Amino acid sequence: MDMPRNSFKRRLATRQWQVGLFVGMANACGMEILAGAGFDWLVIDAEHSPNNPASVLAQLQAAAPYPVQMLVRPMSHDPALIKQYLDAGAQTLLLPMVDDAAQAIALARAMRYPPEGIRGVAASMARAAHWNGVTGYVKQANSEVCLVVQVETRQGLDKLDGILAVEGVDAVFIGPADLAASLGHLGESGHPEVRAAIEDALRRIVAAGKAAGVFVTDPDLAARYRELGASFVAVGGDAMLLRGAALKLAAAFRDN
Ligand code: 3PY
Ligand code: MG
Repeated sequence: MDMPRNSFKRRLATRQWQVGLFVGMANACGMEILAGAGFDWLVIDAEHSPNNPASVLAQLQAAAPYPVQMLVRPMSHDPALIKQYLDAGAQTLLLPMVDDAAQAIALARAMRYPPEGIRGVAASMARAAHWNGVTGYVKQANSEVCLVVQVETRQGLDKLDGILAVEGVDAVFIGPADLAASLGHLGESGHPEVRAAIEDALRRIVAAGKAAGVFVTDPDLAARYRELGASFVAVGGDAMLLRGAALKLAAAFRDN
């Protein structure tokens, strides 16, 4: 079997527009519906959602037949957890709360086999290698992994230039909710100071030659961020979609 190619990473490199969705409901059937819905990428959230390596594995398997690129967001920077998600078959990881270059370097190393990194080797145990069925997996894995770091704190903004200089960082994704909280505007991602900080960060990411991404649910704002150079966006989440549709349907049939 040939090495699976990471087309999300390739499109990031050429700045093709990619639209994604957060998926946190930890359910393989829900994942399968979303995998066929037309998004370029989906990210399985294991930071805020009740996911673990076993539930992530089931969702990666559910999405596998569909032409959608899968990302995983681990709950921490723990290299052992990163290893499990890579072995389960995720090639692109979205790492939350990356605050400086040292953290970004450690993450890039956690994702790579030696000598570039410290990822442990067990291709016979790894779905990513089709359990030794992928010819030359261990030799090719480092070039297919993709590291997207989230900058979402004041410190991350302060240290952004250092983070951008890290070679193993493929892209930077801005998290408006955490950034708003860190800037003193908890629950106000649309606050002018937060908006200005996001726009400044996008400009700096693009100027440094890295791909820039952001969470944005408003199409007009997404268009503005695209103008500034953002090339990938997450435009919502599975629970948001379900709740919105459920409230609307119930309201349409109720008397009051
Ligand atoms: C945030 O907004 O903080 C996120 O992590 C996702 O966009
Ligand atoms: Mg966040």
